[in-house]
Amino acid sequence: MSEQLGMLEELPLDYRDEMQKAGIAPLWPMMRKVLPHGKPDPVTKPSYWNFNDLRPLLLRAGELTPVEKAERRVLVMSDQGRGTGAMQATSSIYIGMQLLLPGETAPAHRHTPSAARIIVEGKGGYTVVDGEKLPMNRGDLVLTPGGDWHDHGHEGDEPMIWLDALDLPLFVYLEGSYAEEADLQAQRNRPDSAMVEYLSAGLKPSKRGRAAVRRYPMMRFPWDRTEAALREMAKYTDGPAELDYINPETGEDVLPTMGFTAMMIRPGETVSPPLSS
Ligand code: 1HN
Repeated sequence: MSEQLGMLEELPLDYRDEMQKAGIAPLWPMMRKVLPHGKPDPVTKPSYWNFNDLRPLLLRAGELTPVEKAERRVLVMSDQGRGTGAMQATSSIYIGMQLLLPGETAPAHRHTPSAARIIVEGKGGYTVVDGEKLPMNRGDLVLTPGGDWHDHGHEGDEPMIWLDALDLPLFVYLEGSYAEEADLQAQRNRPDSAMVEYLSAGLKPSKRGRAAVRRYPMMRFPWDRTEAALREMAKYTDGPAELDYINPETGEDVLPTMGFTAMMIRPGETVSPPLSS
C-alpha cells in the first residue's frame, strides 16, 4: 500500500489558520517525512576527511589560537549531508581532531556526553580522568565517560594529535548537553588500571574482599596489546581479524552509546562491515 497521503494545500485556508492559532498541525501531510516508507531516509552523507589536508590546518590553529582561548583546540569533521559548519559527523556522533602542544594544559571540565579518543601522533601527552592519569600513546583508545572530570597535559616535545569521538549530537538532541569547568585535577600517584588491575586479558581483580567495581574500570586500551592480538589472530583467520573493545567487568561495549572495534585488513583485501545494532 503506497497511496499518496493528503497534502496541507488541500485543506481549507480557514481551517489551516485555526489550527495554527491553536498550535497544532495535521500529521498526514508530514507523516512520510517523520516515518519514511520501507527504509530510513538519512540526512547524513558518507563523508571523507583527509588527514594530510587536516593536519596543517590543525597545526596552524596551534599558532593562531592559544589553548587558553580554546579550552579544547579542535577541528570538527562536518557531515557533508549537513554541510559546512555542522558540529557532527552523523546524527548521533561527533568527531574532531585535537591538538595539544608541548607544555600546554587543557583545563578540567566534565559534561553529560561521553568521549573516546584515539591517539594519532605524538609522545608524552596524557589525560587525567577522574584523577587517573592516562598516558596517550599512538593508537591507544582512551575513554572519558559522561560525568567524569577530565583535563589534558603534555610533557613531551612534539605536537600531540588525537581523534575525539563523542555522543554529543545525541545529548544536544535530548536537550541534556552541558558542562562544568574546574581547575586541573590532583592525579593519583599510580599507573592507570590497564597497567595494574587489567594488565592481562581474561583476568580481573577477585571479587573477594573488594570495594565496589567502578562502572568504567578500564579507561585506556593500549594499542601495543591490541595490535599484537590482531596480528596473532590474523595468522589463524580467513578474512579480516576483528576485536571488540569491552568493559572487562561486564563484557559489554566500552560506553553505553559508543562501541569500538579494531580491524586488521590485509593488503588487497576488501570488507563491507554489516550494519549492526
Ligand atoms: C571535549 O570535552 C573534548 O575534553 C574534546 O578533549 C572535544 C567536543 C565537543 C564537546 C566537548 C575534550 C569536545 C569536547
